[in-house]
Amino acid sequence: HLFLTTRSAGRIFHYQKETESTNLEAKKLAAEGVPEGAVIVADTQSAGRGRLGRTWVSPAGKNLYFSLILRPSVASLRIPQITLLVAAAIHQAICDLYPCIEAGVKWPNDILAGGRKLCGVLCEMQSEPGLTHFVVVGIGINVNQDDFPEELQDKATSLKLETGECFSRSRLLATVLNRFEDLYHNWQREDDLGFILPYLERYSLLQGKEVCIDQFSRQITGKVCGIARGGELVVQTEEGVELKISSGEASLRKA
Ligand code: BT5
Repeated sequence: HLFLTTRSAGRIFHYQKETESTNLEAKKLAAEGVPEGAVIVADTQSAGRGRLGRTWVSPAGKNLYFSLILRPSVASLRIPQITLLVAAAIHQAICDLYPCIEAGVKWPNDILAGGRKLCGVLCEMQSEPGLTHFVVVGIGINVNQDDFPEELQDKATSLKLETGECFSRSRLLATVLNRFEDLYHNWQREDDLGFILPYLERYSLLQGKEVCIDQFSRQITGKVCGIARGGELVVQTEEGVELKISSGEASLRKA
């Protein structure tokens, strides 16, 4: 808490040595009425989750796994924008603390360094009528992990692998929360992500690249021209049509 300068984010703090998933825990607490800004941290997760039922590898003692409860007063259409807002905050925090790392944002929810994943964001919301509305933002950052299971060896990296040094997890957590609260306040005052777009486009790893996007049953290929104010990826297809893609998995196309 030494480094925290926020009014709300992280001021309520639940720490667990082990949990299934901090997102699951946060959703329970949010449904019980725990206020905006509460943070749930675990040293390890027995069932850490990615998107679409994927697993987040979460060994003990090394990395950051946490979830933040939000109750944004914006239209629910804008909620998916939070993922990019969080990605920008994490990117800023990494640049503040470790300027030697060249990190980039891979739309919509990853931070990469040297082509490998350093961090993932999983945003979940409850918006059913009659129930209290909330958003849970789950963040996993690889901090001091220096070896990964075989299937992740050429896909994942950590701050330690990138710099050769060990880092304070609590300082990184506080810096992410400080940066996020700032962006979140701005975002609630604005209509969209316009105020942070220049930043996102500058550090977007997909900018100007030929990509292939898997969207459930369809595949879209084209060149990325930018990120829209609503957070969608803007792609120009070979036929010259501009598409705004709001979800999916983007991969670079080999030349
Ligand atoms: C994500 O999913 O990137 C979102 C990850 C969110 C994790 C946090 S930890 C705290 C909170 N509580 C949770 O239960 N979850 C959140 P996705 O884009 O689907 O990426 C998942 C894929 O990343 C996996 O299929 C693996 O290929 C890869 N992966 C798994 N663990 C990883 C790790 N530790 N580092 C890098 N890549 C990993």
